[in-house]
Amino acid sequence: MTDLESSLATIMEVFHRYTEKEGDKHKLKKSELKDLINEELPALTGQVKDQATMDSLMESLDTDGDSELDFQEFMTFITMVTVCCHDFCEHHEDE
Ligand SMILES: [Ca+2]
Repeated sequence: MTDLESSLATIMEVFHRYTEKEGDKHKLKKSELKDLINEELPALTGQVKDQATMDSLMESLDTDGDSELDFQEFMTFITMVTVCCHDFCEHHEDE
C-alpha cells in the first residue's frame, strides 16, 4: 500500500478498535471518543479532561443526533483536526 492508503487503513482500524469497546460495535459513544482522543491524539489536541468540552464536541459532530458517532461523523472530526494541524504547520513554515 502507498503511504496515503495505509494512513486511511489506519484511521479505519483505530476507529473500529474504539467502537468495539462498549455498546454499538460500529459507532463511537462519547466515552469511547474521549479515550480515542486522549490515547491516540495527545500531541495534537492535548488531554480532554472537562466534560463540557466533550459534550459540545460530541454535540457538534453527532449530526443525526443518536448520541454516537458513526464513521462519517468521526471523519468530520478527523478532517477538522487534520486541517487545523495543516494550517498550524503552514503558518509556522512562513515565519
Ligand atoms: Ca450519530
